[in-house]
Amino acid sequence: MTAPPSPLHLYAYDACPYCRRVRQAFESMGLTYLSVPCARGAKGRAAVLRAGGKAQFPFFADTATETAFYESADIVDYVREHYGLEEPGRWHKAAAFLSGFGRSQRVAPPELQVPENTPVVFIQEAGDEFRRVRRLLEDLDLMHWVRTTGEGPSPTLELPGQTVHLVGFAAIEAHLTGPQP
Ligand SMILES: N[C@@H](CCC(=O)N[C@@H](CS)C(=O)NCC(=O)O)C(=O)O
Repeated sequence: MTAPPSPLHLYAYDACPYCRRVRQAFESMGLTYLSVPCARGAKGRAAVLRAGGKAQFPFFADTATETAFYESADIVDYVREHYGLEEPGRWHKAAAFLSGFGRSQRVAPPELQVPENTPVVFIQEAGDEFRRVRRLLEDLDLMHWVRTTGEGPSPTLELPGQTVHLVGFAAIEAHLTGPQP
């Protein structure tokens, strides 16, 4: 499998409840996105600070429209509107219109080099094993593509261009923290 390209970049960290809300919404829409870890000391934090002026998370960039902004509710509305499969109902449209009054300012996306060998992981929000993988990638400050659908009950990790397909936290941890070939 090749890395699924996606213009959606989410700058977030595991323990942040607003970040969780956005991840859950992306998952409910079955989206693939780039997750840029932003725990303390992470490179993504500095990138957000440079692009938007403050260290607040989640922060989101759409590289297709060259736009980026803060605020979990705005992110969910935007992605639903532009990438959600379901046709928004009348009430959702009204709510999106009203919430537009409080929209955060749009800025240019952070400068970000996404390495070709960026891992592709299947992780969902709910479940201890998924959370452990999310934390591991955060501890390693490793950006990764997140696939949210289409696999079984365990997290998986693939490396584009390599025949690596790891299933489960233990295998993923051993590979990412073990001796590199
Ligand atoms: N209204 C914002 C609130 C975001 C927020 O308060 N995020 C916290 C983390 S949960 C934050 O960025 N804290 C500063 C930090 O992590 O350095 C939203 O809905 O996105």
